[in-house]
Amino acid sequence: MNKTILITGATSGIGRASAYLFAKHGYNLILTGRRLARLEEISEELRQSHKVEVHCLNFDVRSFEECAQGFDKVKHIPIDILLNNAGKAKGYDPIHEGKIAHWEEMIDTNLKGLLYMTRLVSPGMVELKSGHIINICSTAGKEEYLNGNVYCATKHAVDSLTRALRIDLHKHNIRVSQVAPGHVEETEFAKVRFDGDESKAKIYEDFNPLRSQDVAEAIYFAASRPSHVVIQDILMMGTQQANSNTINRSGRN
Ligand code: NDP
Ligand code: 8X3
Repeated sequence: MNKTILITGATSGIGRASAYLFAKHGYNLILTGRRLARLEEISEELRQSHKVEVHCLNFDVRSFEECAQGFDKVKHIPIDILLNNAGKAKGYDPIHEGKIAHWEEMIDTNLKGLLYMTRLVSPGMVELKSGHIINICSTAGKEEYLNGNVYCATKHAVDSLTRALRIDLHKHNIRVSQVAPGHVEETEFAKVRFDGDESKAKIYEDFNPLRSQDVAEAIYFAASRPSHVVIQDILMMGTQQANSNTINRSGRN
């Protein structure tokens, strides 16, 4: 029987690339996001090209009620993998000029959304004594950078929660992994951070960052290890990036 992965934030970027890769490997998919038309378009394409089952759940992860109503539609399906991917940075301001709405959006999406989905999906995994939770962290969860303040704090919280979930869940035979990428293009991350300002969002032109596919492959690697192996943490960057604060921006290699 095909395995099933639930991917939050599957309408673009890393989540979308992961949906394509897991479908290629024969996984059935439960794809979530707020943009229903995109979810339906991706689902139809994957059903056709890979003959897998795809369910779309259209909700905002910031609301526990919406998460619960969405999850209710698929709760009869055993979920093998939960990919907690939905997330974002909003703004790039020093702390004394930060916008409260940006802070709330990041905390509610990156932290509470991950917690809500984990709370809903993990009991089924505990019952089956089987499952894998994979969180998308960031280099921002390992090291702070100028004007990254609240985004970095949410990703440090993800880093901490990944370890905490593993402590709570390993005795139930549930694996908990994390992938922590540096800059990733072929995503809407920068566009979202800068409220759609295309010129500010041009942050990848002078170096060669990761692509969303590179991250999807790391996620798939963690997911496809034998059941006695857990990949705890994958920290990955483009070759021209050494850490959050050190990037060779002398042009694309
Ligand atoms: P994208 O903006 O391309 O994708 C983000 C996804 O999250 C979208 O599918 C979006 O769907 C979903 N999402 C955002 N807000 C909500 C919400 N409130 N409710 C439900 N879904 C939501 O960015 P990335 O692919 O880059 O981001 C994926 C993850 O990777 C994030 O956690 C991000 O922090 C992390 N990351 C990104 C890096 C990068 O450089 N790009 C580097 C390191 C980590 P929709 O808008 O349809 O709801
Ligand atoms: C995304 C990478 O450096 O923009 O998490 O925070 S960074």
